[in-house]
Amino acid sequence: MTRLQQAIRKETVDRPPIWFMRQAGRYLPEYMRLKGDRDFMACVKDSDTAAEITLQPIKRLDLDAAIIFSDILVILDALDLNVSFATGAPEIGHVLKDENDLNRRVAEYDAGAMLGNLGYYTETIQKTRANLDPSKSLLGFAAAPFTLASYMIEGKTSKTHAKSRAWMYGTPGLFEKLMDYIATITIDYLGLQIDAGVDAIQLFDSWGDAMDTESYQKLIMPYIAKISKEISKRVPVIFFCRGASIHREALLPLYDQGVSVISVDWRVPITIFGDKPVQGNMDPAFLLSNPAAVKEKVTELLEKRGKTPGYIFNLGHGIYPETPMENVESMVRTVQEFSV
Ligand code: 1CP
Repeated sequence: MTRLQQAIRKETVDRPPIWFMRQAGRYLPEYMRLKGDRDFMACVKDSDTAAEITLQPIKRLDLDAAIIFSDILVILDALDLNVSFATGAPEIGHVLKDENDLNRRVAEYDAGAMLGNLGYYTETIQKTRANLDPSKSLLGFAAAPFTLASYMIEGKTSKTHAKSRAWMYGTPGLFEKLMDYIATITIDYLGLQIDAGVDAIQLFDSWGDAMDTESYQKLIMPYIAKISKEISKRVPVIFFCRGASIHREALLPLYDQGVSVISVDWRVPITIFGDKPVQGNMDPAFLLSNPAAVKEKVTELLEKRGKTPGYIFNLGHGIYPETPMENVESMVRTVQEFSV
C-alpha cells in the first residue's frame, strides 16, 4: 500500500504524503527542454514523452504520487470536438450551442469510438506504471461536471462562466441533462484510466466557485456523486473543489457518496472538515516568496492537520509556472522531514 492510499484510508503514516497540482509542467526546466516547441497535445499523444514528463517531478523531488501528463480537455478531443492548445490557451472548435445540439450528442455518443481514440492514454499509463516505484501512487483524473460544461459551452477558459451559468439558471432541466451526459462520458473515460493502471482518481472542479451554493447542491453535486459512486467501486476518488471556500460544509455529504478525500482551495482552514480525509491547501502564491517563508507556512499547515490521519499535503490550486525551484524544494523537503 502506498503512503497516499494509507492516508486516503485514514491509516497512520510516518508522515503525510505529498504531491501537487500541475506538478508536471512549466516550472520544471526538464519539462521545458523535453517539450521544446512541440504542441501540447502532440506531447500528450506521444506516450513515451507523456510518460517521461509524468515521471519528471518524481525523479527530481521524490513525490509520493505521479499524475498522468494529460489534460481535463482530452476527453473533448476524444469526442472529436476539435480541441486546440495552439496559442497555449485551450480552444474548443465545436462549442455546445443549444438543446438540439445536446440531444444529438447524447443520441450519437459512442463509448467505443471515444475510448478507441484514447489508445495513447492507456499506453502512457502503462509506460508510467512500469517505471514508477511501487511505493508511489499513480493518479488519473478528469474534470468535474460543471468545469467540463464550462469549456463545452464557452469554448475556452472563461472568467465569468456567464453562458454556463445562464444554462444552469435559465434552463435547469436542460443543464441537468448536460450534467448527466458529462457524468456518463466521464465514467467511461475514467474507467479506461483505471483499466490501464491508475490507483486513484482526482476530479477537478476548477470552476466550482462560479455559482451559489444552493445551485451547486441541487444541480451539480448529484452528478459529482454519480461519478464518484461508480468510480469508487474500483479506486478511491479525490474531489478537488476550487469552491470549497464558498460551499464549505455543504460539500460534506459527498463523503458518503463515493468521495474519499476533498481537496480544498487555499481560502479555507484545512481543518474545515474535522478529521475527514482532506487534501491541500497551501496558497500556490506562497511558492513565489522565499524558502524560509515556505518552510514556515508548510510547517504551520502540518502542525494543524498533518498529525492526525487522513491528510494529503498539496497546494490549494495548481503551481504557478514562474515558481522558483528552490521554493518547491523547500516545500517538499519540509513535508518529507516532518514526522507525526
Ligand atoms: O505546456 C503548456 O504550455 C501547456 C500548459 C498545460 C499543461 C502543462 C495545459 C493547458 N494543461 C497541462 C497539463 C495538465 N492540466 C495536467 C497534468 C499535469 C500535472 O498536473 O502535473 C492536469 C492535471 C491538468 C488539468 C487542467 N487543465 C485543469 C484542472 C486543474 C486546474 O489547474 O484547475 C484545467 C482547468 C485545465 C485546462 C487548461 N489546460 C491548459 C490550460 C492553459 C488550461 C486553462 C486553465 C489554466 O490555465 O489553468
